[in-house]
Amino acid sequence: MHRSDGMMLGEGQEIEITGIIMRSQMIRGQSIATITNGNETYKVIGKEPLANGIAKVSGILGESEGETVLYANSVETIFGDLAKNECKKIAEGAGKTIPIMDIEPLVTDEIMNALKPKIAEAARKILTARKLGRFILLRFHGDADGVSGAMALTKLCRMYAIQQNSAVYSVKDAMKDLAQIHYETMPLVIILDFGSSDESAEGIQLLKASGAEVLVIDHHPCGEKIKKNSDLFVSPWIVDDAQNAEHETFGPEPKTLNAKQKTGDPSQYPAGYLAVEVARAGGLNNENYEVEPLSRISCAGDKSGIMKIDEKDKERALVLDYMASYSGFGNNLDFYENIMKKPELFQSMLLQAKEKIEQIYESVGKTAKITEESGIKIVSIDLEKLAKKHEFPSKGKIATRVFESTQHECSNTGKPLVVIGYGGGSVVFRVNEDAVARGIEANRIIEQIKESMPDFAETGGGHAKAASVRVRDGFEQNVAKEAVEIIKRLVGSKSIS
Ligand SMILES: [Mn+2]
Repeated sequence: MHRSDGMMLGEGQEIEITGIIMRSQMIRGQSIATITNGNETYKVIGKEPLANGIAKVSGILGESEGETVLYANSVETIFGDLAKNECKKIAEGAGKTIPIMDIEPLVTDEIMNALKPKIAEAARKILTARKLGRFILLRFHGDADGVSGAMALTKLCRMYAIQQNSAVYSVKDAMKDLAQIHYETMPLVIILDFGSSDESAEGIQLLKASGAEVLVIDHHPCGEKIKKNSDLFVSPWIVDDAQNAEHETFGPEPKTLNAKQKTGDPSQYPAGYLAVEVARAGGLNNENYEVEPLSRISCAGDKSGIMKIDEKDKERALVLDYMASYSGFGNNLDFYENIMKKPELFQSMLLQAKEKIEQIYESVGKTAKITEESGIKIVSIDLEKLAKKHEFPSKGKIATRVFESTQHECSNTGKPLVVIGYGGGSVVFRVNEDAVARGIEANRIIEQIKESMPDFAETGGGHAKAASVRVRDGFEQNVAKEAVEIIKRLVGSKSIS
C-alpha cells in the first residue's frame, strides 16, 4: 500500500513474525521466500537460504519493485513438535477467516443435513491449505465415482492427484506418498472413495505420524480405527446426531448407526457426490454447471438412486470406468477431463466399453451355474479366464452385467438374487434388494468369510449390494462355495428372528 509521500506503509518498521515459509528460492545470491502466519503474508528477502517449514523471522519492512517486503535480519528455523504445534495454530487461525457457504445440499434429507458440518469442515481444511500454500495430495479411487469426485475437488484448488486402483490404502501406498510429501510442511492428504476399512488404518497411521493432515471422504462401511486416524472423516456412516450434535453416532455395528436406520444403506451417497458438496461449500455452488453434473456421474457409476440420472450420466460413468481401468498411477485427471470434451473420442470409447462388456457377457452365459438355495437364486460365474487383470471390464463389471440381466427376470417375481463371481484372486458379490431384505448383504457375507476362512480370505469389503474380497490364489472356488453356505445360514437366522 502506498502513502501519499511515496513511502510504503510500515516501511522502516521492525517486525517479528512466526509463520510458514513457502516458495523459497535463491535468486542472484539473494534468498527470496514467502512467509505467512495465516493473517499476514510477506515476501522475505535475506542472504541465507530459507528452508521450507516453520520459522521465526525478524527484520525490517521495506519496499522492492512496488511491494512491501521483509528484509530478514535473523531467521530461526523451528523444528519438531514445536513446529508442528505452531503450524497447527497457524492453520486454525487461517481457517477461521475462510468463508464457507451455508448452502442446501443437492440431496436434501436427514443424512445430508446431518453431514453438513463435516462437509463445511472439509471445505475449510482444503481452502486453508490453499491459503497457506501447503502441499495437497489427493488419492482418488480409480473408478467413475472416484474420478468424478477428484474432478470436483480439483476445481476448488490445485492439488496433486494420484489414482488409487485398490480399495485399501496399504502401507506400500503410504510409503510412496511419504516419499512425496516428506519435505512438505503439514501437507494435506485427501483420500477419496476408499480408505474407510480397518485394513487401511496402518497406512493412514503412517501418514498422520509424518505430520500430514488427513481428510478421508468415503462412503464404504467403516471400521473402528478410521475415526482415530483421520483428522476429518466425511462419511454418511458417521453423522452427527441431529438431537445432540455433540455426540457422534459411530460404531462398526450397523445397528448403532443412525444413518443406517434412516436410509437402509449409507453407501448410497457416493464419494463423488460428497466431494461435489465439499466443492460447493467451498464456493463452487455458483458454478453448478461445472460441478453439479459430476455428482450425477458418481451416482451413475456407483449405481446410487439418491438423485435422478439419465442415459448421458450413465455413458459418462461408463467411459470414466473404461479409462480408469487402463490408467495406472499418476496425475491423469486432465486426461479424463479432455476426453469428456472430445465427442468423437468419447463415443468410440463408449462403444468399445459396451462391446467389451457384451462380448464377455456372452461367454459368461456358457459357464454360469444357476442354483436355488432356500428360495434365493444364486448365479455362480467362473471369472478366472474371463477377466484379465487391469483390463476392462473388471470382474465387478462382469458380475454387474450378469446381475442386471438376471435381475431383469427376477424383478417381476420379487425373487432374491445373489451373483457370485470368482477367479483371478478374488470373489465378487452382487445382491438384489429382495435378497438384502432377507438378510443377505454382500459385505456381511464377506465379514463371515473372513471369520470362517481366515487363512484364505484377505482384504475385502463393500456395500450391502456389491462387495468383493481378495482371496489366496487357487482358493477362489472354495471361498465361493463357503459363501453359498453363509447365505443359507443368513437366510435361516433371519427367518428365526
Ligand atoms: Mn464409490
